[in-house]
Amino acid sequence: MKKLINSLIVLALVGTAISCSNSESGGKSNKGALASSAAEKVYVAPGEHDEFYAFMSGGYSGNLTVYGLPSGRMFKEIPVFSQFPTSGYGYSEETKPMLNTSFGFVPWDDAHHPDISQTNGELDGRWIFINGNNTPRIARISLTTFETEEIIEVPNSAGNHSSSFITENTEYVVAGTRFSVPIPQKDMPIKDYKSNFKGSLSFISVDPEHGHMDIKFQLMMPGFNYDLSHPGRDKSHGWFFFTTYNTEEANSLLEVNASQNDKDFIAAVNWKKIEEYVNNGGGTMMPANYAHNVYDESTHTATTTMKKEVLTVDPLKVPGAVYFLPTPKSPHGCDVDPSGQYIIGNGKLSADLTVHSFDKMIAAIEAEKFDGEAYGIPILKFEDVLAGTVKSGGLGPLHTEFDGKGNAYTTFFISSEVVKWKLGTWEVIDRKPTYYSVGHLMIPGGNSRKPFGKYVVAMNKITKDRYLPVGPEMEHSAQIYDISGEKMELIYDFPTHGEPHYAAGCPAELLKNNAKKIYRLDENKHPYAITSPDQAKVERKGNEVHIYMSTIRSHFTPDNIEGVKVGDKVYFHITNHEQDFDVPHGFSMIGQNSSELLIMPGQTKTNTWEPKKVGVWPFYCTDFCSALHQEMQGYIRVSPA
Ligand code: CUK
Ligand code: CUA
Repeated sequence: MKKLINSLIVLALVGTAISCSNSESGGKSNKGALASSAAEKVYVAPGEHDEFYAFMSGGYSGNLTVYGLPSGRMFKEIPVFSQFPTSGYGYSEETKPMLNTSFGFVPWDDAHHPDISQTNGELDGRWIFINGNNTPRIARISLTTFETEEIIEVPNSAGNHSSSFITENTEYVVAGTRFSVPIPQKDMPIKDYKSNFKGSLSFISVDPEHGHMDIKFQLMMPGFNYDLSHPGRDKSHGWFFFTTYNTEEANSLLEVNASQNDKDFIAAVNWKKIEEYVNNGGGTMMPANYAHNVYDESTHTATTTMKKEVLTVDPLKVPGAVYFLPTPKSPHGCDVDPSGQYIIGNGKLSADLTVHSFDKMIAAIEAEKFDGEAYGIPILKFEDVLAGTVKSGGLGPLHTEFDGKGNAYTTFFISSEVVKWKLGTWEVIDRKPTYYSVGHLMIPGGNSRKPFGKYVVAMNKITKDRYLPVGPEMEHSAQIYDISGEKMELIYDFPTHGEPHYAAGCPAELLKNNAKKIYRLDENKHPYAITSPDQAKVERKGNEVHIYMSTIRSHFTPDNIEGVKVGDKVYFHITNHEQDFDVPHGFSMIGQNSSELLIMPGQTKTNTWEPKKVGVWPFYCTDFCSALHQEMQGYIRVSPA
């Protein structure tokens, strides 16, 4: 086995070398290969709108970026797990609580997988969820305001990588632990990992009205690594599938000792059964510390609640809740087709794709045909659940999406390509190279019962020569293929931001009429909001100075502030009194140890300043708001303490 892996690694290196050398010449030759109609297919004339939204995870940027398809134009970067000076997110007093965790203020995370809320298995365009991998969290973003509204931390977890996929009525968003750890955490030798570390799979309920998240239960699993996940849909609704690796439970993955097992597992979890069990009082409450941060749109303010316990479930106490499906060669991607029948596990050290059958799985469970167990969890026989194998001819398969027309598209990292194949017959229909080494791919709605199979976007890990050189570090590249015909056609390339892992897309029609245009001033319940400039005032409370400030083209009220002393803490509570759509004002104070604020009409935002030096100090508007924008300024006089 070790030999095979070594040779795969060699192949991987060669594969990269091949794609790179292709690139030297291929960069040119692929230009000629593009049909001239490609330009027309991606051209969105000035003033026209794109047909689809694409939400791309920002990976280590912690953010979510919004693009148009097919133009590849970026419309917005939504800050989620990061401080973002552009809007003051994570700096303003109102949004700082969003980044609270049980580890303190953690203003960064590694965001991998966005997923749009669904009703009856179809995209409903209400919210988009995304995971934080590093300090396990899940965020919910409103698709009305395009702002982060909620972040929940996931305890008893480390590396929330299975996340944030959702069930077909958005009953649950899941989280899963990539790294198994001692649960509860304790001081113990690392070498005693095996049998002592545990994994957890969290089912986080989503309130159908407001979208608020709450950890319903955590399933305590054997100490494997849990990788990607996918909900069952349609016929398999009620189940959730998770790929695993390192089922050997090695504490060090050096020496590829973790891949001794020829097959790892896909864990099939019957969450409906567990839900019933916990609704009837099952499960054990366990102490756990985690933060739940909610942003209230009417007060424009976030608050943190520290939670103290979580309901855990031992899978052995719920017969029929969990089964293992053997899946070859360290599966990574886990994808379920729109009918819910096929569960695809892509062994990243393999050339073939393994497709399991949901019907066969149920039949084998009913016949109680098992092939042993792992920690008491029954293992099904590989042959009993296998629907088919795709002889792909590629290397390093990662992720699969569906076009809703009976076809699947799988990415191959090592051979750097997208392969189109047919569900049911498993035959390969087409393959196209990616530039270079693709990770995930995305078809709008490709994660739902109803995909919109017109374009696929490939998100590539290596950029090389695709764009003008900008030094050693380049943005990742994405590629759009037209998949409306039998053969895929590469039509466009564009750079992305951070490291997009997965993306979620939907028709523009679903969102564009619901996107909020303006926050209404008469609905602003911020405790420091003022309704008009004549209510502006300065209030002292001990050494705190609260300035209730107004902005309207093109002045601040008040704009000359005296009576502030060194050692005070000054709060600028700024309300934007514009009534026109899209007229933000900014605010920034010299020597400020936070960021500027960008305040939208109808909103109130606060930042703080602790003057260190005596003098008369200016502030100004940071957003070009009118012909007199440069006149939008003021002074604060700071006297000795
Ligand atoms: S992972 Cu990045 S390529 Cu987080 Cu979905 Cu597979
Ligand atoms: Cu307000 Cu510039």
